[in-house]
Amino acid sequence: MSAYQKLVTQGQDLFEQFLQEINQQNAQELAVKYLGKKGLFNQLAAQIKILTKEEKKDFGRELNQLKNKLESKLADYQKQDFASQVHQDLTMPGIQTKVGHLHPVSQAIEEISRIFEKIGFVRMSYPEVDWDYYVFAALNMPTNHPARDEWETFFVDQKAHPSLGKMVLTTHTSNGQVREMERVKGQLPIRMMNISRCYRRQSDNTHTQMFHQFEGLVIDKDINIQHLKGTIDYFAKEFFGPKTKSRIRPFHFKFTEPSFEVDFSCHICRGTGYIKDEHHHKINCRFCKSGWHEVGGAGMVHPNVLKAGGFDSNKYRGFAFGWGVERSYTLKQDLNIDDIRLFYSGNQEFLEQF
Ligand code: FA5
Repeated sequence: MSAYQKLVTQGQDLFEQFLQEINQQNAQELAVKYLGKKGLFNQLAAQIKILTKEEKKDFGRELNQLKNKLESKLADYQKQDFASQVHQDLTMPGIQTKVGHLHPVSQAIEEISRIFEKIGFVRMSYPEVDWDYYVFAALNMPTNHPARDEWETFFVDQKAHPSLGKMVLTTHTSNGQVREMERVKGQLPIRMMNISRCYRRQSDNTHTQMFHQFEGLVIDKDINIQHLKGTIDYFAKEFFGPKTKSRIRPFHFKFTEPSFEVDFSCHICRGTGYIKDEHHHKINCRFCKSGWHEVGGAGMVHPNVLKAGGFDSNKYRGFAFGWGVERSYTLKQDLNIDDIRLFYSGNQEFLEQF
């Protein structure tokens, strides 16, 4: 290939290269790169001196044509590039992408799990649609026992199991108690945390038809009420804050003996039941009315339940508790939620606060 042909080819290659870069680079930069004083076109033109007089003329014409084409393309691109730039205010804040977050109930479940993990509880998962046996019968509530009426149960329209009875939506997480005892097959200790959905035919500002409970079960030798109370106190301080107090009141559940209801002190009135108005007069705390909030039940595992799970009640003891996740969460400091149905209302404004 002659020197002339080589230079002509280089000129065409340069133009091709420009065409490839035109939509990717800024117009000003392209102008400097190709047409500037030390630009690629001038560099190529400088080589003209190696050509003969005749070739110089032809190559000069060739180069000029390419340069004109390039300039006209660049001018179009500059216009379009400028047009797009005038609408771009680079100092404007970018468009914020909406980032979601876990539902407050999921956040509460995560926090509760972590609190109990720290003291050796292991999170287990048991069915939320279960047989009557695990939900009631194994928990010392035989068929037709009146205590079952309290649970406002949803029954599943399914053929009953020959020995485990009807299929139900779990009314409480206590169905995990005997299931956990069966799982460990006599191996102790048990320190179970079962957090799951529960269902009852109830709906008002403190009840929803679907809600969550977290159930603790501890079984070992020499377990007593102090262990239960210590665990309740520990949870109160970790979840609600270091100044929270807890108390247990006698109650009755068929599956624990003795049984208790568990209350935590109100974070608004600090358990006193009253607050001061703007004139410093004592008025009743509107949030709790009594200084305390009930969150659930607890007790020492009933001997019949230990027996159903394959444990000798003369040798082993245990405690259990089952509390509402939503109920507990509403009592957290600074969250004065007075209607738990809001959690499931799908109301974005409410949910975005968490
Ligand atoms: C029970 O469900 C017992 N299984 C608790 C238990 C476990 C006792 C282990 C002893 C040993 P209770 O029905 O009180 O107990 O419910 C416990 C808590 O669940 C309630 O205090 C409340 O916080 C929550 N809860 C019950 N029903 C609903 C509902 N419909 N909506 C929201 N939370 C509820």
